[in-house]
Amino acid sequence: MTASMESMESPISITRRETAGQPPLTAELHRLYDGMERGLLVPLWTEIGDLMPVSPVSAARPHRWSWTALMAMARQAGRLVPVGRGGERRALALANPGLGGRPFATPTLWAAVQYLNAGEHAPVHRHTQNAFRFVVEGEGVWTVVNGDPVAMRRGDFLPQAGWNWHGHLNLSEAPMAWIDGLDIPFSYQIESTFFEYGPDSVDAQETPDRSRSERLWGHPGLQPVTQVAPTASSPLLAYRWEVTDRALDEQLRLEDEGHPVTLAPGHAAVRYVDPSTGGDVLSTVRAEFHRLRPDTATPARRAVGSSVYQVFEGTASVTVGDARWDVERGDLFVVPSWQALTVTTGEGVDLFTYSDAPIFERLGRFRSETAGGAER
Ligand code: GTQ
Ligand code: FE2
Repeated sequence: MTASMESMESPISITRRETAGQPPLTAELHRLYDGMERGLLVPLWTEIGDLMPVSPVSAARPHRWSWTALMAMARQAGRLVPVGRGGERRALALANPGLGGRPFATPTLWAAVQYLNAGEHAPVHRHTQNAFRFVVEGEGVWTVVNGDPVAMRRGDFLPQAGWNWHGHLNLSEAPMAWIDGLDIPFSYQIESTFFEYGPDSVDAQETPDRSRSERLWGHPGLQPVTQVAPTASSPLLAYRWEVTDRALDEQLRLEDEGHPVTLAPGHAAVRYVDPSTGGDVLSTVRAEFHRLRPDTATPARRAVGSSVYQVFEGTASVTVGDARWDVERGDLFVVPSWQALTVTTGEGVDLFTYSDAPIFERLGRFRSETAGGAER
């Protein structure tokens, strides 16, 4: 083992530069570094700037994906690629250009467009990764979670915590697409994933308007007394658009009536929470919906951890770090760790967003900063 290791090409390449804090590169020092590379050792002094920067430096880059372009490819995939066992899902993952070609939107978060033709089944499986669906357009698919069929329609947010059985079934006459958010990259990095196959087809004998989970949990401020123990992730499987829309609308109307209830002037926001705890819907994912009035600009805000945004309605001009885009309905963009985000509206915008904030909060590592203002 030792002998073969010594003759092997070392995977280590020590950065050899005579910059600040570095000794002169003498022949002797080169020999020491060569020895370290063969012995699988790396000196801290050549790496400290990269390992311990003064504030987070993300490998991920700000990036925007156009919904029109995504949907054109999803439709083509719908024609060319069957959905079934093995591949499991017809999902096109957003791959951040800074993350080495991996299907990772950010270092922790997955974002994908999933597409299901009329009559198709996405087979039942379960995995330890947390997931959710968000619907920007269409209806007709039921996602069946542990045997509970949940209808999916525009504006609905559908969390689905890890290790629950799930499959999707399109019972309409037309294809339907939606976005999936999961903690796949995080789970991959921490090498903690388990996966199991269930039945090849999805059983949806009933296709109710409201799932059993909504009938049990979907009553504001009311918890079933048989289930008052806090759950690990939200037991409510659908957060319906009508409710989200009303909550945002009421915040802005209260503001109009002189009550300072919004996040900032002209900026209403709600967080999807677990009705059993009031905490985040998923242990690794925070999800929110923001509504900005016309001609509103948010102050620059940066936070530890990354997030993904999808425009639900309207248009906006967005800056993330050094990037700037005009975004419209369905467009997705990512905000890397500690890069500042601003959103400026003309006609106003509705934004769905999710982040990995619960991970950092739980570990005591969360920080955020808002230009000229209080921490949020
Ligand atoms: O719908 O079950 O985009 O398991 C990635 C992994 C969707 C799903 C994805 C999944 C699913
Ligand atoms: Fe899944």
